[in-house]
Amino acid sequence: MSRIAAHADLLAQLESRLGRAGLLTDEADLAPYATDWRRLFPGRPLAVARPADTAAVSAVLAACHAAGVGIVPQGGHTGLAGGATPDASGGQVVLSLGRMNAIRRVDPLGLTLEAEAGCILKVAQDAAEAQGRLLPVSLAAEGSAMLGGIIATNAGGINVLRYGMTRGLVLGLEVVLADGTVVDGLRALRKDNAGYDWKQLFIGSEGTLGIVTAAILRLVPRARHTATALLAVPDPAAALRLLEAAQDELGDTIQAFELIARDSLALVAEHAGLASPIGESDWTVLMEAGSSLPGLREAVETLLGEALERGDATDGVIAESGQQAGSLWALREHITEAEARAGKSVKHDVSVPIPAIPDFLAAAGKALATQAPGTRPNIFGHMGDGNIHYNVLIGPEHDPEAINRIVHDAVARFGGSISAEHGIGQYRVDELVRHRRPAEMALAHRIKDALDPQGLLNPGKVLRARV
Ligand code: 2HG
Ligand code: ZN
Repeated sequence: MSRIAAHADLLAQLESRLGRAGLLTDEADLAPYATDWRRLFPGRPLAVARPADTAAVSAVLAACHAAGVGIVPQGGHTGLAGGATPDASGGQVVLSLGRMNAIRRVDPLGLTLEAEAGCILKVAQDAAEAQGRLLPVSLAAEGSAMLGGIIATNAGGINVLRYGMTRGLVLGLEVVLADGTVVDGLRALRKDNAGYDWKQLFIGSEGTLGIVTAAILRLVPRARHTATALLAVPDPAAALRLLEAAQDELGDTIQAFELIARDSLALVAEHAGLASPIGESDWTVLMEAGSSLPGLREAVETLLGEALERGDATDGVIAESGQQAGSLWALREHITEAEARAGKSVKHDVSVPIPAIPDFLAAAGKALATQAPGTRPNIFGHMGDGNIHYNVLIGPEHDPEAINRIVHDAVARFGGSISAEHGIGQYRVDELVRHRRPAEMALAHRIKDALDPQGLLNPGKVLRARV
């Protein structure tokens, strides 16, 4: 059968299984699924399948498997690495999980939430909050990002310091394998050592090993008191001393510790019209602690007072209300959008050991200034996790791949990683090969071959596509 006839045959099968509402094939309907929100990774889907339940996902995968057609899973369209868009061949089916958005159960005593992959993160957070509990994954894109994508990318965000990455919050998982087999591991257990913990293979594998259809997530008690502070600090080393003091004084009540460079706040002021309430400085820290015990605010005040005395902070403010805390967070959360408005930028989502952050920042800054003059770094990130978004604004004269290599080579000198939380997608596929050891890459290919021997699941993401 010709490729065209085979595709027509597959589409007819999919339409009869999914119905008209479950399969999009018109050019205009496909457009929103064809590229990422920054329009950096455009592609062309053969069709978009929109299954309403796990059985339908299984049927789509089985049909594509039989036809040898690639599948590209897509959630809330908030990724930054091109992990959810098809290639330009017009031969891949996008699998949109958006219709599978039910929250099946919130258990406030067992501290769990069960939901389908297309459930928006904010909706799941709100459902947990309605029962007095917290779903601790939190990130700027939470109003659009879907749980399936959060799990498939092992998303990080602002609360990793206290609660860890998504990986540590997934108790149970349901996935569909490349051939359509449904594997139901939806167990609400804190402790489960019965055999391989196979769900970990799928978490963070970016849809290249199987499709996440539902999950049981771990919730935590909600802190009754929250203290959010914005501090001006002279340099990254002072910010690190502040982090150490916060860990000594506040223990594990500290849940977020973000570092923001002067230029990032300038972008937010220019493009989002938001101004910082404290005095200007080269670096700013946004930190948050939470506890149900009394005395948190006083402890944060003491910490701040001592930091000011030592000279590790030059100015600071503690939010007086939830609303004020929201405006402090707005400064941080608007950086990505402001950067997009400022022009072309090259993203880096790197991590280094926490004590190495100041030296890494100095080394990367020096390397860029000498090897790519005229570039403007936009540096911010999750300092408490060693994760810095060392983004670089560039002009037409700059080569994005060269900028990538300059920053990543600095990361490698400090034993870091080229992706801390955004994933590899299609954006970092070649850089992954450059930075991971050959034996690690060979192991990754053995896992891929075992679970997806035809290479049909999210082809060309994480690992190079087979030719
Ligand atoms: C954040 O920390 C996100 O706000 C996005 O991970 C980072 O825009 C970026 O590069
Ligand atoms: Zn981030």
